[in-house]
Amino acid sequence: MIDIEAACLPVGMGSATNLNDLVLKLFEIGAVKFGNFTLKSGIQSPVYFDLRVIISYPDLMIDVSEHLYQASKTGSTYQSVCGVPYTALPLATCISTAHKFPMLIRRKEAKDYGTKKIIEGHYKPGDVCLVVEDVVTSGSSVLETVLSLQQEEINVTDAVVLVDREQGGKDMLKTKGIKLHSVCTITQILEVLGNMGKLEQDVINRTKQFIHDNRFNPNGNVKRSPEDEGGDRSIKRVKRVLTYGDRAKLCSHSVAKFLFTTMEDKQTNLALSADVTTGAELLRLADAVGPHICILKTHIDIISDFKPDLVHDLSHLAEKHGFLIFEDRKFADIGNTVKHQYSSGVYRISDWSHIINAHALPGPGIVQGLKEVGLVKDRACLLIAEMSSKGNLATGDYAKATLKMAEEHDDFVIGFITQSKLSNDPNWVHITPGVKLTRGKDSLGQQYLTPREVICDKECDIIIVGRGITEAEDSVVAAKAFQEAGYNAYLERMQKT
Ligand code: S5P
Repeated sequence: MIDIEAACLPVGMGSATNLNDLVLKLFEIGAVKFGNFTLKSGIQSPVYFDLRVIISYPDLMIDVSEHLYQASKTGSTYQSVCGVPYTALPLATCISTAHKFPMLIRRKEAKDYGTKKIIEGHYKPGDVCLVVEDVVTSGSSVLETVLSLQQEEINVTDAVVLVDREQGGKDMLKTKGIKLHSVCTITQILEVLGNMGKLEQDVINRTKQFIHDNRFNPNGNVKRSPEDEGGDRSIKRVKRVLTYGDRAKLCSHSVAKFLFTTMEDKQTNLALSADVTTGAELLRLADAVGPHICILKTHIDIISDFKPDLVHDLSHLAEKHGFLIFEDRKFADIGNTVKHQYSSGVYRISDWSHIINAHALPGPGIVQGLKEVGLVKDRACLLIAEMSSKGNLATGDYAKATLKMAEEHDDFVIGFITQSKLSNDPNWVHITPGVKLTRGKDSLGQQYLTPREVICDKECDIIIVGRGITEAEDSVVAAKAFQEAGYNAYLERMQKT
């Protein structure tokens, strides 16, 4: 039995009501609802929180933010506050203005070009920031904001939430070194509303059962640096670099998620460009090199003996070895034409290729056209922002415009074919062709960088290697060498930053 009086929070600068009044008000305005709801995940839930409605009740906004502030006082001290977008943004603003804490804003979808930050506001490395959220379930949205702050060397030790749904978020955040403080838990809400006669006992029981049956397991995949292990947080800086595994968690597109997960699990950032001209050779290479790659890139139209069986067999090998197929078709026409090129003809690319790529040159219609075919099949697209060939015209403003186009279609576009990192947003995959173990060029304008230059210096994610492997005496030995060089460069980058 919870002592509700004890749970009433001390009144600070503002005027926090007691918890009973707060819960009742949230219930009355429909910020917490009971019934049958289908969550984004497809799960049926007997309880639903819609805390966005709070913004329509200014007095309640002040009250909720005062409760949040009071709850945060049980944690470590902090210099600034940052709300998880969007619902918690105005709540963080209220805390900021009432208690004179500078506020930071984490950009959600406006991804900047080049080195621009994803955190707005003034801060210095080593500052401690309190993360504010409206409701925590698994903890992943709080973690997303924490990771963005940590990327900018801002420390986060505590987060505060209005409602903890008690489904594992608190434990998960604990594994990342974040202490979660809550104004109230779902158990408290049920108790308050039950005592006030607002809920039937069977609704309370059903909700409790649902919470019990739907707990997330804490998953400590974020690597901890020694600085994280306690100590004086105010002087120690935590610059946490996101691993491929961390980024898998952040991505919402299933193909990008799979890709980053594969890269982490198989320890490879190597894409094989299997530019061979017979079906048998393509399958031989795919089977031999499959264990060492995350992507197999095809130019299906250079296969002289193409038969539909080939892509069927290739798909089997992709499953067997756990890699994605990327048909390097480089679409470059108007939306209506690329739609047909993608879905029909001899190759029926959309049937078997997980990833395709397109030039941004024709304008956004090309992405819209491809998307009409690819989205329902859960396919992904890369936009060609920069090319490896000498004298190509895809530079500067062109790359910038490509990034903007990608941002407008981030449900389908997962990243770029590029020679350099275009954005700090960890959701984008940067894939770089023109890679050999030593710098150089070919006789037709191709220019090569080394895996270390691409991954460590230019901070791209994946190397595409063609002739470095296909023309090697032993393609498996060569693939292993590129895998090792690429992954070591990634590990080096993790150390460096
Ligand atoms: O800018 C680019 C884009 C691509 S996708 N430069 C490239 O070389 N590519 C492709 O990468 C190219 O079509 C080829 O399939 C591969 C590079 O092959 P390599 O033999 O030069 O490594």
